[in-house]
Amino acid sequence: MLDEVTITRAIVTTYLEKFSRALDLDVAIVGAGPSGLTAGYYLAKAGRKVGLFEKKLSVGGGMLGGGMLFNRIVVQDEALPILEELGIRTTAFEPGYHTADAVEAMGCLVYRAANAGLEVFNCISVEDVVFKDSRVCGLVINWSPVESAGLHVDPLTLRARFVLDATGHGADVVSRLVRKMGVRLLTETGSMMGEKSMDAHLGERHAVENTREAYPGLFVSGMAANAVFGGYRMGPIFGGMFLSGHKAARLILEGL
Ligand code: 48F
Repeated sequence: MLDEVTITRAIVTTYLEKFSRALDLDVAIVGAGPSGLTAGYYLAKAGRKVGLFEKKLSVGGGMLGGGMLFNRIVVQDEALPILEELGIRTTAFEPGYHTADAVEAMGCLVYRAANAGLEVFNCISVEDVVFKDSRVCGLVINWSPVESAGLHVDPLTLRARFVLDATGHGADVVSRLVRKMGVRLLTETGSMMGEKSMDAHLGERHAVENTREAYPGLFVSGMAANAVFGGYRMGPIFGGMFLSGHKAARLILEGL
């Protein structure tokens, strides 16, 4: 006979084991969009201890909605090897343009990343970083419903050798760091340069070029990279997000 309390104990015990493992990470990723999950996949595949924190209940970020809720995505030639590795089926549309189902693409990415060892924590918001000796070295986290209800509840903290801000257009981790610590970023101006208007070609190129360390210990990927280093937006072409996540993982592995 199934016992309700055993079910509860199974959930509480194994979740707390998973949470305890995440208190001391090689890499803490913020945001479960395409760039953060791709970085998580490659870091976990390389055997690193990596956790990903997503404020929403669902993972996927801006990819599940395709373009204007038409849930298809477009990818360019350069990103095809990554999609193939992840098992995402694509269809050629015109030379240089391929399409994929947004839900299938995200499903494959989440499956392959989790299967490689990425520990994903949903419904947890990152509200601050741990800052020591002029370096980002951890995250300050709380349950998203605590934040949205405006409850006065103190957060908890975890340590990470590197943090990746993969929070999309808002570059939320970098923004909070700048707001609270007034630091000079590793950008041309020293401050957040801001996302530019739409240019799909440049935006895709910039997303990869701008994937790098924004402050000691803190890397940026995807749209957060363009928001911090001043790149164009690109809309529902996603090759740059996969390539950016891949590059972020490579750079962080070099640093570890
Ligand atoms: O926006 P998002 O999908 O990031 P991305 O990997 O991809 C961008 C594209 O989806 C699209 C685009 C390119 O075609 O323009 O927008 O750069 O995913 C970012 C995730 O971060 C979460 C947010 O809920 C989303 O799922 N996030 C944002 N702030 C926080 C957060 C936070 N403070 N704590 C935890 N998660």
